[in-house]
Amino acid sequence: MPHLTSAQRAQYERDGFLCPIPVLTSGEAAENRALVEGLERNFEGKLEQPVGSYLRLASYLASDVPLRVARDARVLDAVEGILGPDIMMWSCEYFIKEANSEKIVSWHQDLTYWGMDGSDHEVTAWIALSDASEAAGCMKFVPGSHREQIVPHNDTFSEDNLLSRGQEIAVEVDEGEAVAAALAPGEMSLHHGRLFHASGPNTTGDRRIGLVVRFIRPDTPSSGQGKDFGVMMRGVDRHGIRANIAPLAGDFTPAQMKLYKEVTATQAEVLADGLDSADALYSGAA
Ligand SMILES: O=C(O)CCC(=O)C(=O)O
Repeated sequence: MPHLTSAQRAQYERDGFLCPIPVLTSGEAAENRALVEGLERNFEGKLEQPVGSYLRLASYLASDVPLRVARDARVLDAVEGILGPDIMMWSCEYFIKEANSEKIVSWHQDLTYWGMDGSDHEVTAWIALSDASEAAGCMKFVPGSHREQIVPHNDTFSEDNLLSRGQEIAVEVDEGEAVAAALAPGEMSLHHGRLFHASGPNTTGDRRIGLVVRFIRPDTPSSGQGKDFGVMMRGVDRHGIRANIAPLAGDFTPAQMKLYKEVTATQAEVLADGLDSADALYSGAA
């Protein structure tokens, strides 16, 4: 699929999400899953932190495995249909729910803590590397809720929550209005950062593995005052709002770990806005 059709673009504007969009073959999804699971097997216990925490946060700085998917032309073509030709990647992380796991994601709006000052020029691509059925705890969306402003959120820091602060929308969300975004391996959803979304537990016998790539336009404002980062994926950055970084090749090399630490420590200051310490982030991360 070269770019989105005008009907797809209109649907995204109306609903705040679009899915399923086929981007990888099931074989390619299985290949990338095998690479991710190889990282888990080969590096567990050999790094400063558990492998899962590197995969959950800025995985693209720790390994080039996620970039093989995030940079795929089929992914970027669809994203270009939303953002236009200049595309920067702001983050790239795996959301993994183990088989038969109680882990959930509470109702939230992504843009609440990203320090992007209300900008609309972002989109999240969620790419399934395993079956993301309703039973496996796929995402669910409230269509049209992206037209709301950011509503108040509470930080729960719940153990079972995969989100950085266990953040949860503090107003009533009508579950009856929610639509399940089930994805087969290799399919992708796109969602807007103000869309109300959540996901339930994984009741299946297989892991639910999603690669989540956050794309922005380079003109997206940052409250990080020169302390934010991005990776240009297509087009040109004419704004210089974020430092452009070039991810390094390899898996968990010393050079990668140095860059990883620098970038995540700086970004944590923005993501931890309002908290006493950035150490509290990702307490519930898988
Ligand atoms: O993977 C999930 O269940 C939720 C992911 C999510 O909230 C997001 O991609 O913004």
